[in-house]
Amino acid sequence: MRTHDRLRIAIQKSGRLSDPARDLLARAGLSFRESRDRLFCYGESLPIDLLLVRDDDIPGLIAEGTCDLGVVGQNVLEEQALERLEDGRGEAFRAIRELGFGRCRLSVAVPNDWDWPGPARLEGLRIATSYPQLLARWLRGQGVAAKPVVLSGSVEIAPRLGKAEAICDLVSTGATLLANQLKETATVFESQAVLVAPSTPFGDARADLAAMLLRRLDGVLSVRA
Ligand code: PRT
Ligand code: ZN
Repeated sequence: MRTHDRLRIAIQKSGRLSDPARDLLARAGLSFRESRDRLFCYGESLPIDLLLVRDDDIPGLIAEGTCDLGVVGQNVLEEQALERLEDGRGEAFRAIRELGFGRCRLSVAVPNDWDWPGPARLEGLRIATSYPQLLARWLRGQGVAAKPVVLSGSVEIAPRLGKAEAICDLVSTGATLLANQLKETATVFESQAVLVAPSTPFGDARADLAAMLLRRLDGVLSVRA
């Protein structure tokens, strides 16, 4: 059983959000002693520790109380929030700060040579994605019936493999779409990294630690803005 006099923050172990998340925490005055396995970093300057994990695991770690705060993309957070809603699990986490990095958009893309009169073009088609919930919500909003095909990676090659006609994937520069002869046609969701917390307050020493951390983060974020 862990004691609740230390705060535990989950961040991505390696990937696009790792360095900016660590940089932000360092600017807020946090320093860590790296552990041998590099999954857990003990907080030296303050009683705030890090857990280094896959980004997809972060909302679940907050929901189950294994971690107290996390840094994750809104795309992952909202997808998992919608999944929980669908399964009848309650709301367990919420974004408490936008962090200004990891910006991208979840977009629909179709082969370059298609005409694009609008989302109705997708009616009855298969759309490859790793974000079936966000895609389904957008399709409902557009009044379009299409079939999400869930792939965990390499979504952009699905049309060439004959697995789907269109894709719905994260885009930042657009270079990946270009390299795969696809064109971006509609934005489904705009995203950036956020600080995520449990929906229910801590109710112990972690509340004061979290409040202090937020004051420091707000200072850093206001200078950056
Ligand atoms: O191992 P782990 O599961 O932790 O890592 P991951 O591979 O799932 O995540 P990672 O590091 O790729 O992305 C982490 C988060 O960064 C995402 O959840 C987004 O919130 C954010 N982010 C920002 C992006 C991008 N930009 C992005 N461009 N995530 C992925 N991409 C991919 C996209 O899927 C596509 O393959 O980059 C490609 C497109 O990039 P452009 O520049 O060619 O358009
Ligand atoms: Zn991931």
